[in-house]
Amino acid sequence: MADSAVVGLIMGSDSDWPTMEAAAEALAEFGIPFEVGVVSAHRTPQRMLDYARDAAGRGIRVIIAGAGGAAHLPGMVASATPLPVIGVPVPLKYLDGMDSLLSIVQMPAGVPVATVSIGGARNAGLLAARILGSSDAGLRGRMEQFQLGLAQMVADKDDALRA
Ligand code: RP5
Repeated sequence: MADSAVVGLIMGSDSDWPTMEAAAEALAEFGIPFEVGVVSAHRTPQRMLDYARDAAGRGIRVIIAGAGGAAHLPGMVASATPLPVIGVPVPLKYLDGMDSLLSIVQMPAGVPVATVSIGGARNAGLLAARILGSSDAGLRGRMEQFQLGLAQMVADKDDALRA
């Protein structure tokens, strides 16, 4: 894992990677250094606690955690770190990801997890960019340019439909 990483991108299994890869792509687009790892709440509980407790001290500023099914990783990580945690509900074969969503979003008061949509890993990366951009003018400027690009994309589609 890279020493200079400011985002920790973790997931409960390597089987989550096809979903979580979109978060990595978004972070890379914004030039945000990140690390990637598999940390399972159920299969490696001590590793999960060690990761959560050590992250801030290693320079991580935002954690993105994805998991599927009984998706306890984001919430348990949030319980053991003061850092903002973004949860990504990973859809599995059964229940269409509703199980993952509800497992992540229904946190008790006092332990927040910013939950994105089912499979919404790209938005998790973009949200991490916004959080970091709140104290980084250069990154915030890149986010503003990105948003202008979204608006232009819609305008282009509108033009194409009207042509
Ligand atoms: C969860 O169990 C993981 O996040 C993954 O979504 C799911 C299945 O894991 P594997 O059996 O594919 O390793 O903890």
